[in-house]
Amino acid sequence: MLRSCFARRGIDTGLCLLLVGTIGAGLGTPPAAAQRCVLAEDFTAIWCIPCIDAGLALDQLEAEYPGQIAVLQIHVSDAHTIPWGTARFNSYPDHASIPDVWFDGVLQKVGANPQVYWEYLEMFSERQSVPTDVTVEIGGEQVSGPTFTFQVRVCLAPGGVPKPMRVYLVRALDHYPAGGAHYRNCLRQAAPEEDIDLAPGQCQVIERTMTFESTSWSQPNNIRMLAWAQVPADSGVREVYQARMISWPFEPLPPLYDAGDLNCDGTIDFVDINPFVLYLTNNAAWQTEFPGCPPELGDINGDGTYGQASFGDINPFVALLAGM
Ligand SMILES: [Ca+2]
Ligand SMILES: [Ca+2]
Repeated sequence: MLRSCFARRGIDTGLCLLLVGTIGAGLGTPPAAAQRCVLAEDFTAIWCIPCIDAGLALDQLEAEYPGQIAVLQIHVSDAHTIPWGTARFNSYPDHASIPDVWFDGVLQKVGANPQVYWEYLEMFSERQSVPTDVTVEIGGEQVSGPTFTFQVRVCLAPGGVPKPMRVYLVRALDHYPAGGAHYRNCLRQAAPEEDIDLAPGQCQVIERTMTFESTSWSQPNNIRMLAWAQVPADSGVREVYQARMISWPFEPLPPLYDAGDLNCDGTIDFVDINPFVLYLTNNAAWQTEFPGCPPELGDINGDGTYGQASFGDINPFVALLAGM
C-alpha cells in the first residue's frame, strides 16, 4: 500500500495516500425521541502526519461535547490495525486516503489541517440536529478476571419508525498507542454484529462476552466500550441511528421499568391500578395486554413472590402510590 503524505495547497488539506472523498447525504427524519450521540470513526495510522490534526480536533470535540460524540480511531495499515478495522475502512465509499473521518456513517471528511476542527464541528452539529427515535445503552458485568459480558440494549421509541438495524459492539483503548494527545479510543476488538428488527416501543438486548488483552487490562481506566445501531448493509453510505460509549467501571444495564409500573409506560401512577388488578386476578390476560412487560414488576415488596394472586404485594402497592 502506498504510504505518502502531502498537503494540497489551495484548499490546504493534508492528506495521506490519495484522493479526496465525497460527502454523503443525510438520511431519514424519524420522529424525535432521544438525544443523539454521534459516532465519529477516524481512520488513521501512526505514520500519517495529517492524522495528528484529525485526532487533536476530535479530542477537542469529545472534551467539549461529553456524551454527545463517541470517537473511535480505527488504524489502517500500521501495527495497530485489526482485520475488522480494515474491512470497516473498505466498506465505506472513497476509502483511498487517511485521515478519513465518518460522522454517523453519512458525512465524510478526508484530509486534515490545523483548522479541521471547524469542519468536524459543522458535521457533528448537522448530525446532532437530526432527531433519532433509537436509544442505545451498554451494560457490563465481570465474568472472571479480564473477561466480561456486555449487554447492548437498543430501543425504538413508541411512535418511532419500525426499522431493521445492525448492532455493533467494539472495545477501544484510550490514549493508545502512547505518544500524543491525538491518540484517542483506539479500536482493539469488535464483537460479532447482530441484525435486529424493532417495532415502536420495543427493545432488544444483545449480549457479547469479551476478554481484555493484557495491554488493556493493565490500564482499565482507559478502556472504552462503544456500541451503535446502523443501517444494516455491508458497504456504502449508511446511517448510524444512535451510538453510545461507556468507560470503566462497568455497571449492569439498569432495569427498563421500576416495580409497580404495571403498564410499562415508564411512570408509576394511578393509571397502573387497573393493570395491577388484572395482573393479580388474570395474569395471563395482563401479559397479553402488556407484552414485554416483565412480571417481576409486580413484586412490589421485593420478596421474590409475584404474579397471579400475590396479594401480599397489594398493600405495598397502595403505599407506593400514596407516596407518589
Ligand atoms: Ca405506569
Ligand atoms: Ca412480592
